[in-house]
Amino acid sequence: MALSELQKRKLKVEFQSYDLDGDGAINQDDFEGLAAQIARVTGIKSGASEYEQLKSEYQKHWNELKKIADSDGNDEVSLDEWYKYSESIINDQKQFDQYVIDSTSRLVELIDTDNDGKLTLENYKRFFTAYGLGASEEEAIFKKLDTNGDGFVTKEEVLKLVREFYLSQDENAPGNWILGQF
Ligand SMILES: [Ca+2]
Ligand SMILES: [Ca+2]
Ligand SMILES: [Ca+2]
Ligand SMILES: [Ca+2]
Repeated sequence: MALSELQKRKLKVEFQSYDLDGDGAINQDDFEGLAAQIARVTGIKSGASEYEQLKSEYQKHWNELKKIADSDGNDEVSLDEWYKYSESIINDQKQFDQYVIDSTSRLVELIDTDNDGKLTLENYKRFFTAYGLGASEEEAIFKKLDTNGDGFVTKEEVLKLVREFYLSQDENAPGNWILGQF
């Protein structure tokens, strides 16, 4: 199924979150920058073994994205290429699990620094800071994502929200907000 306008709006926000330097394309530099930003907000020191691991994970993520999404082979992923890539993984459960669910789970583990499987507003703010997302809105967004209002968003809830982000055709689905205004 082709992407709807709502899906394109959401996916554009995700594209922009990866395009860290805002030059309109995603490339290796953006991923290196994101790894450095995640390290900074989670207190991983440059030179530590966790830092090397983090860098290699983001490198691997970029290599996988490039392999599937960079269809003209210019070492960058344009917005059009991103839409095509997203459409193909949305329509392929196995790829969706591999590229979206696995990387989201890992990101939750990284920002959940006390490792209890629950994200707080503070954790969420760190993620927003690292990915250069809308700074002032986190509190309101977190409230939308914390659908049972207990002050936490668990990893399971994040994965449900991420599925909504990609798949939901409902303007009011809470998961639409996972990366902020769309
Ligand atoms: Ca870029
Ligand atoms: Ca390209
Ligand atoms: Ca936690
Ligand atoms: Ca909750």
